[in-house]
Amino acid sequence: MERTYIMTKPDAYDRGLIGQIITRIENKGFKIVDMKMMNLDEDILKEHYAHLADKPFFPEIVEYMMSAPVIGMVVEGSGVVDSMRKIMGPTDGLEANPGTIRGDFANNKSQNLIHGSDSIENAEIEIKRFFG
Ligand code: IDP
Ligand code: MG
Repeated sequence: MERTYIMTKPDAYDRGLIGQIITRIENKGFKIVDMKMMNLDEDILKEHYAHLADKPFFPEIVEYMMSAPVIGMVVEGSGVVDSMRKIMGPTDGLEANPGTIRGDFANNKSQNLIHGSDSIENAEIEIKRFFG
């Protein structure tokens, strides 16, 4: 069965939106098969966001992602990788359509509440990264 790695970000924790995010995953009919709250360190974030390492905002992302706990989840279902990206909406909350998580709750490009793997291959890498 296809799996993806989903992670609520520190702003979801700070704003008390974790329950609403989980509800949307469950309402869609996807199964949360593993879940844990974590405080991330710089090493794992440098690995996870390696594709952004040369961006000027990279230090901000790392700082933001360490500012409060995250909740990592393994979510299972047919077509779950692409479907979760649609449920999340695009990176920038101002561009995300209403009805998506980012479209409903985020209003900028950095603090956007949720991470979701962008391919089946990356999903397996990220599940290994955060769940071992
Ligand atoms: P994604 O989360 O939609 O897959 P990525 O391009 O993989 O987007 O970027 C990872 C994270 O880095 C974003 O979710 C966001 O928190 C942050 N980020 C990406 N682009 C920007 C930007 O232009 N300014 C500030 N933060 C950004
Ligand atoms: Mg990404």
